[in-house]
Amino acid sequence: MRILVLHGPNLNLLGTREPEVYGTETLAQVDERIRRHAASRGVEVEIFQSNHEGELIDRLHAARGRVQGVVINPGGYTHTSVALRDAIAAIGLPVIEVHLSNIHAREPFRRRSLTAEACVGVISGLGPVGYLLAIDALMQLAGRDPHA
Ligand code: CA2
Repeated sequence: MRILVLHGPNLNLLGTREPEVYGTETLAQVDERIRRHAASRGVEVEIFQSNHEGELIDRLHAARGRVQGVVINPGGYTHTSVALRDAIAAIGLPVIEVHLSNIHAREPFRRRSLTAEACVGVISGLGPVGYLLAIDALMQLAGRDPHA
């Protein structure tokens, strides 16, 4: 099984500011955890970060026929991007939205996710563990036991 992990805008700055909200790990450290977890599950993983909406959309389109599921943290685009939401809806793959912080416990504008409506589920507020849980959930949705 192959899974695409997409990180949206500003997540490349992880670990440099706002540790009380986003934790102290850098994106490279989070990615290392994702790779180790995926390897332990026998899952192949592709990871991509971009600050550009169109690049994230291009990656979603290119995922068709190549991966069996997508984990996405759309960053600030979560709350604004109809285009990203349409791309998620268009690709016909299970997509799980992950947020490091609990978007429901923050400013009111973060409580609304346009992208979540096109996703099979959302994990929010569990820090980097959310990405690992999302990988396990995609396995289960594909009929595979993550603990086998
Ligand atoms: O909690 C999340 O994962 C978010 O997707 C992160 C986004 C935010 O706009 C969403 O509302 C929730 C922001 C990512 C920015 O990350 C930074 C990390 C460190 C320093 C600066 C930005």
